[in-house]
Amino acid sequence: MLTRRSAIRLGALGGAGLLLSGGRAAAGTAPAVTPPAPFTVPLSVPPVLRPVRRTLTSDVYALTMKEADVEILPGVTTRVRGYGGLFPGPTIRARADRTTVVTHTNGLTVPASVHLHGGHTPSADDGQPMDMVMPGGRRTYTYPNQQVASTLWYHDHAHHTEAESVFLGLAGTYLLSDAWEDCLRLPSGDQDVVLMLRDVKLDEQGGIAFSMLDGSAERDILLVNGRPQPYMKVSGRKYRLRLLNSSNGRHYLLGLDNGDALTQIASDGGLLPAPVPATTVALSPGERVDVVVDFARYAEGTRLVLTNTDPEAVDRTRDVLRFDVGAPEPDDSLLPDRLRPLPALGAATVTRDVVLDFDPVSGDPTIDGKVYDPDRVDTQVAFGADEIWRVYNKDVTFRHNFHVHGVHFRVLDRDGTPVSGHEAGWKDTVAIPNGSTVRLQARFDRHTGRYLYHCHMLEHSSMGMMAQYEVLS
Ligand SMILES: [Cu+2]
Repeated sequence: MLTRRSAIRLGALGGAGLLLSGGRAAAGTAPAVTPPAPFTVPLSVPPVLRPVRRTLTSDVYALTMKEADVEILPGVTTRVRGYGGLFPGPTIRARADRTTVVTHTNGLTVPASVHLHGGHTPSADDGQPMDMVMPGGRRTYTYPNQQVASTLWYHDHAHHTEAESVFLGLAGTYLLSDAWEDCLRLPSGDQDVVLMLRDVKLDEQGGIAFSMLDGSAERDILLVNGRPQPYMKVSGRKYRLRLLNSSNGRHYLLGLDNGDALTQIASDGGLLPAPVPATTVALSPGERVDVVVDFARYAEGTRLVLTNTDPEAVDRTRDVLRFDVGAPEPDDSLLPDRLRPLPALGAATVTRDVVLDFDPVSGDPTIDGKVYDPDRVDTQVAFGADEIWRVYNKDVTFRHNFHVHGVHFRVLDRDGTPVSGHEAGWKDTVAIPNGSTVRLQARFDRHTGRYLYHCHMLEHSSMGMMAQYEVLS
C-alpha cells in the first residue's frame, strides 16, 4: 500500500531513477497539450503593483488571491491560482527606508499564508504555515524593509498546501531597493528584468497537473515569468537580470550557450562585494542571483540561449530563454568594480547540527529525525547571537536545500571547501547536495519570536521537512 508519505519519496525517486535508467518513457502518458517550439513565445514581465495609498512612511497595497484563466501555452487556457489573478503575481517594489503594507484577501477555496521570502519580518507577519488566511478572509502584512536592497519574493506557505498553491501560481517578486544601490547606477528601468524560472506539468485539457509524486522528469515544461521557453528582445546595452528559481523542486545550472560568463552582482540577501563572473550559476529552489549581461558585446542579430545544464535537465528543460540582441543603444548605466562590502563575521558562540533526511521507516521528510510540529520549538536562539549551523543532508540519494526565515546567513563552506560567487554573499537558501554538509553562520539580531527553517523543495516542506527556532530576548 502506497501511503501519502511514502509516495513523496517515490516521487522524488521517480525523477532520479528515470534519469539513471536513461529514459523518460516511464514518466507517464505523453501530454496531449504540447508546448510550442522553444523561443517562439515572447517573454512577458510581471507588472509592477501600484499602491492603493502612499503615506509619509508607507506604501499600502491590496491583492486578492483568486483563480483565473490565463494563457501559458499559446491558444491553451489554463486555470491558475494567482495573486491578483496573475501568473506569476505582480512585482512589488519596496524601498529600504519605507514600510510596505499588503492586505491580502483570500478569494480561493483553500487556506493561504503569504510569506515574504528573504524578508526580515516580525514573526507575526512572516506568513507562517499555521497562520493562515481562510477562504473569504483577509490579512494585512507589514514589512519594515529594514534590510539592504535585494531580490525577494512572496509565495504561499500554508501548511500541507503550499506545494500545490505555489505550483498553481501563488508566487511573485518583491524588489527592495535602497540609496546605496541607487548610487551604483546599475542597469535600471526596462533594463532591470525579473526572470522567474520554474517548471510545470499540464494535463490533457491544459490544466496544471499537480502531484506530490512528480519530480523534475514529469514537470518538463520550463517557464520564465509564466511563458514557455520564451525569447527576450534586448538592446545592445547592459541588463540586470534577476534570476529567481521559483520551482517547487527543480534545480538549475544556468549559463550562456556561447560559454561567455554571467556576471553575478547579488545573491539572495543583497549585493556582492564585487561582480563575480561565472560560466555556470547553480540555483536551487527559492534561491536568487542577480546577473549583469552587457549585450553591447554582441553584434545586432546575435542570439544567445540561457541554458540549464543541471544533471536533471533533459531535452525540453535544457533551454530556458533566448536573448535576441538588437541594435546598440546609449547606456549610462554602470557596472562598478565594487558593489557593497560584506561585514566581517562575528565570533560564533554557538554551533549546532541540523540533519535533513527521509525517515528510513516511515518515509517522512524530517529535520533532526522529526516532522514539523507547529507547537514544538526545535531550537532556541539568544537575540543577537552569532551561530554556526552545520546542515547535513544525510540522504544518500536526494538533494535538499535549506532556507532560514527571518535572517540572512553566510555560507562558510560545503564539505570543508569555501563557496564562491553568489553563494559567498548574503544567503537565505542554500543547496545541500546528498551526503554533504554546509556550514552557515548567522546573527539573529533582527526580531524575537518564532521562525521556520526548512527544506525549500516544496513537496518536502509541505510534508514536514520543517522546524522552528525561537529568538529569545
Ligand atoms: Cu528537501
